[in-house]
Amino acid sequence: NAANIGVVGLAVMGSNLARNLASREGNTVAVYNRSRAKTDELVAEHPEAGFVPAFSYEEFAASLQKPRTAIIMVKAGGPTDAVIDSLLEVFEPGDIIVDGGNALFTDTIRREKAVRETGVNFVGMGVSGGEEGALLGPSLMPGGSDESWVTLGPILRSIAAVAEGEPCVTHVGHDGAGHFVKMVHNGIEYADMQLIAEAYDLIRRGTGKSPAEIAEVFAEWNRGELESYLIEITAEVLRQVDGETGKPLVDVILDQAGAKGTGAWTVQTALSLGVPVSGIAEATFARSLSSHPEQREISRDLPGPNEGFTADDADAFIEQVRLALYASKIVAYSQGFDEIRAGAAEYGWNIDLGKIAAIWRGGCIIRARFLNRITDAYVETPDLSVLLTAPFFVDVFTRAQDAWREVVATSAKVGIPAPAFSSSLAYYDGLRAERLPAALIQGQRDFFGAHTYKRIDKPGTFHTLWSADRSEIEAEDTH
Ligand code: NBP
Repeated sequence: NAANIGVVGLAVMGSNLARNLASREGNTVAVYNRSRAKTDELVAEHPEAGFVPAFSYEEFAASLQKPRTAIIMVKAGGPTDAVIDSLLEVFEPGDIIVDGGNALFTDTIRREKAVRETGVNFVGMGVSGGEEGALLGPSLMPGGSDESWVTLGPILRSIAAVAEGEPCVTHVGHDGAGHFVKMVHNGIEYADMQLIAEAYDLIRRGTGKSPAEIAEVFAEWNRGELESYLIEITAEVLRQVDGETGKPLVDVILDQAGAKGTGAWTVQTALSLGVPVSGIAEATFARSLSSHPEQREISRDLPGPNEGFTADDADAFIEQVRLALYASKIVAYSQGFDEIRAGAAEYGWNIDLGKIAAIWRGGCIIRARFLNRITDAYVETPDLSVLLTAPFFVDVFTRAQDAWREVVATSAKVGIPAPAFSSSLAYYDGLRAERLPAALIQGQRDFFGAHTYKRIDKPGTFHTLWSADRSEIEAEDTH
């Protein structure tokens, strides 16, 4: 019983996480993989880690101290269920199974319930930061029971990224809360990436600067309020020259964005919760649009401005784009936190939103300086229902909104698609509007479906007798 923790699944994420665990004082790590080769390779390549290899689930269980703790890092879906079933055959009540894969949170809720019946604890944990994060310090979003957090907390704190002295891990909430938050994290990541891509495209087309020159713009932005991992790597990607052709790499990469599905999950979940995450949705759809070459091909000759444009003052335009990016980014995060708030209410999780922003400051893909401001906003007003109304963000909008409108108007006028910029602005103006045309929609719904409406001047629910004398009657509330 030499090991205090085990890892099942030794592909890139699992082996890096195992090495991270092994590098921390006091840990001895048992490792198991379905096919033996990966285990042999990991143990041979990293003798310094002192791994305890296992070649069956029985051996794996036998090598772990009680209560046994195992982190699963296998392909999400069926493989995760298969591993859980195998572990349950050899684990005992009180032991802890952690799923660190990218599981859909509803699967995690289902698994937690089923595993709990056996007396074993099940923790679904979001892991962000990719391969490098897993090795050097990820941002960790564990759900699961309070009981398992007692054992897991110190271990996870020791391997997580550190931001401003704080480990980037917190017990997010029960059962699927961790995977839910990880899902929304990925959705926000989609939006942030799309916004950056739109900014790049506008600057490139409006100023004629080369990718290498635009890399300098992003590097400069990264020294200011937009400082973030994604802005930093954008500069790196834009600077890269293709070894084969000598062209900027970004010009030889096929312009069809892939996706593994977490953006779509975020949007699907938001739709069922009734939360308008329009920035995340636009970003997800923009990837879909890019990935239909046949549709793009037959659409190329649609009428529209083709002459391009040149900004009168390149530096001023770049500054406008920077402000538009910042404002749209705040919208995307605000929408994401709205989804977490709604998910917590729906599934009964007690999630500290400020703490979520804090654990995203290190290790993960969306780490950014301004996350501190989100934490501050929730510390000040824990039940803040619209994040972007926090005073700090209102100050940003005060500075940025003219430029934001200018950039969206320009993109529409000259025919450059900026779906995330423009939908974020439309959301912002939707929230600001004193009256929305939703009143007309209620009228239409009442007309064709007798769906009823409420009035601004008196309580009750009403229906107009559209196909009779068009008088109004009090009606049952049918929404
Ligand atoms: P993969 O997602 O590529 O999964 C490969 C691993 O799953 C191998 O160890 C494989 O074993 C194992 N596996 C499969 Br496939 N079917 C199995 C089964 N029926 N029983 C047991 N093991 C099985 O690995 P990864 O890229 O390291 O990712 C691991 C998890 O971490 C995934 O859920 C992923 O979504 C998540 N994640 C990935 C990242 C990232 O940046 N890559 C970031 C955050 C989270 P074998 O060697 O025997 O085939």
